Amino acid sequence: MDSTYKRHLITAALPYANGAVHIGHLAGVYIPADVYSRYLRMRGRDVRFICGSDEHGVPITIKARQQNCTPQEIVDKYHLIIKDSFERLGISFDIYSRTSSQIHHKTASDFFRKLYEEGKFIEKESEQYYDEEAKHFLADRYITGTCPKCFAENAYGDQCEKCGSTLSPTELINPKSTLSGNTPVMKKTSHWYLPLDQYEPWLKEWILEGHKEWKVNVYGQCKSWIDGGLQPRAVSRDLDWGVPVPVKGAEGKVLYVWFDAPIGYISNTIELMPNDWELWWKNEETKLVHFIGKDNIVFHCIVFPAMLKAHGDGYILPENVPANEFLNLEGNKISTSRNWAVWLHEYLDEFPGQEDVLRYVLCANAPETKDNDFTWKDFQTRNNSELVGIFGNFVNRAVVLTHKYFEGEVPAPVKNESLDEETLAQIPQIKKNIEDSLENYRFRDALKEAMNLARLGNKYLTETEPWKVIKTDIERVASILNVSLQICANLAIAFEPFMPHTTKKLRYILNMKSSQWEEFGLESILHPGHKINEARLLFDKIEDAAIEFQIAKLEATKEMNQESSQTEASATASSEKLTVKQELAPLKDECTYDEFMKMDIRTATVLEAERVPKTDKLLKLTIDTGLDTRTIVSGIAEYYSPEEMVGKQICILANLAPRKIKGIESNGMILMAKEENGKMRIITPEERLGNGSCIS
Ligand code: B3M
Ligand code: ZN
Repeated sequence: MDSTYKRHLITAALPYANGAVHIGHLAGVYIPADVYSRYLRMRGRDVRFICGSDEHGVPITIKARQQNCTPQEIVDKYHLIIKDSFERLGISFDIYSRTSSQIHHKTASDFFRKLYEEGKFIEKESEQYYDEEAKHFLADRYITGTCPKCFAENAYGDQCEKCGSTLSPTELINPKSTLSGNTPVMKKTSHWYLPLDQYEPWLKEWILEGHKEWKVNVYGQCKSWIDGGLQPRAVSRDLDWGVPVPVKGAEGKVLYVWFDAPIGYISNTIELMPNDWELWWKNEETKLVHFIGKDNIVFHCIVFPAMLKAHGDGYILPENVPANEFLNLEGNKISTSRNWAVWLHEYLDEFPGQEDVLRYVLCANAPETKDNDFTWKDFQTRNNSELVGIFGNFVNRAVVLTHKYFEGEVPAPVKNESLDEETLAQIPQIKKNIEDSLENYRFRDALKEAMNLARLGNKYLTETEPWKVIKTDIERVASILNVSLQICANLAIAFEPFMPHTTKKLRYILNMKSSQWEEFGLESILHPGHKINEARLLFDKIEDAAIEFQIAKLEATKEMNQESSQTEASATASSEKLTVKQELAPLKDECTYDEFMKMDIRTATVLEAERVPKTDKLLKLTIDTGLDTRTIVSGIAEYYSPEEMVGKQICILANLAPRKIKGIESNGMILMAKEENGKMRIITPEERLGNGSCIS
């Protein structure tokens, strides 16, 4: 347990207030952050759990245009939906505020002004795309075009949603304004840039040397960004929605949303603790942990820390940033724009009283090291077989039998057997495993351990069969139910961070005043004679009909998406120069079985990835082949960015003779498939295998 820190400052990524929260956000960010915060509080740590709505940025202004209202009306609507649904799910923020607040505007503009006045920015004039009809510069989502990396249509000026590449507007092919549909012109404008390159040596030291313990996906992404060479980043935009740039002559310019949003963690803290906030943000005895999704790693590990460093007011830096990967839904990427999501507020309405089932399933399936998939079938199975069948069934039997045989009083353990001691003796180890997992941000493992406690109780009761023994030996039954009730009391403590609604019910049934972590593992929490309340079900079975309804909802969404993309496709097919379909490569000459068996094809995982300088097609990858760690140079830079490759499992020809490519020795070849449009895709096993698994 981190006793070196007096305070724990936990932040969760500020959700954009241009839509509701969905299960991908919860699994990626908010449930792990809440479990961690609740656990620390139970351990008596001084915790502040900070979050709020991220209310600036182009997606919000675009949504406002689409809905013919103001950005303020959009954020007012979604801020309330998000805040309310988090509360109902039991996400225990100490504050959930918003970046359109006065206090945030002041905090962010003061922050910018200090860096500006101390000359920490570079001011640069550049040519940017401009829509002459709409009289609007076209940053980020205001411009769209063909992705230069994967040739997908409708890529945005800041990102291609298809291949995930980070783009700038000038890279787009055939750019179009999303405001008027016109082809934009270039126009001079000036902006302020944070010279990230100047912080490269310090970031190398702080992250690459100082935080080797960060998760592989986080460390790897930071390394590939740093090794690829950091560039100055614009911190302002030509927009009318956002925090105005507090500099004379900067009318019509606002802070770039990714400059102001992380400062929202600070402004939310100021709002919460106007007098003590600096004790939390400017004192080394505070441990700062950012919970985010993998698409926010660079902003939280490189950009925001560089901003804090540049500010130079003694701000602390994050001790850890345990970013999760992405959660998919029924095998497809969750998409707000295509409504392919399970929205939290809808779930809470459609599954009343089952908040914790969602918390449990999303924690059990969290994409902690790789993207994972949510299916409604798995949701139903986990509820019915694990929560109802094991946890709920065990508690219910223990409580009902205590009322049946001992009038609801905890019986004294008058006739013990070795099984009793052996069973209770396992609890301290389970507690230690939970602590170790939670303190190392392994929430899936911690939940599994807590579930092992329920399995232990269920197994004990099934083996001891008090409902049979009662016929001949009530004293033995007294011991059996005493042990069972101690396990129930331990469950009320162990599951508190994960399922707070359930443990509240369980504490009521057991008539426990509170869940003290220190009591977890004690052999006697409920003393003989302690009166418990009547049994009530902790979990309800989820019927097929409820799942079929959810799947039907998704099917309907899929059909609507197919219809709309068909109309889009037919609309663009006539006007667009279709990428020429590649002729299928002719079959190669026959090869013998022996010739094929000479090839040693293996699975491997990408540990690091970086562009090969002065080339635009090559990536240099460091991979773990299970046999060794080696370098492969591959011509995939047009199709995959370095940060996309980190953490991916690939297939390689492992015994290809080494060869020098651009002066780098490349050992092996990555197996790729060429699509009809000429794009290359890596071949990856349908589920993660051990590195070095032979492919034949
Ligand atoms: N609003 C969330 C996202 O990128 C973004 C996080 C800001 S945290 C400072 O989806
Ligand atoms: Zn792309």
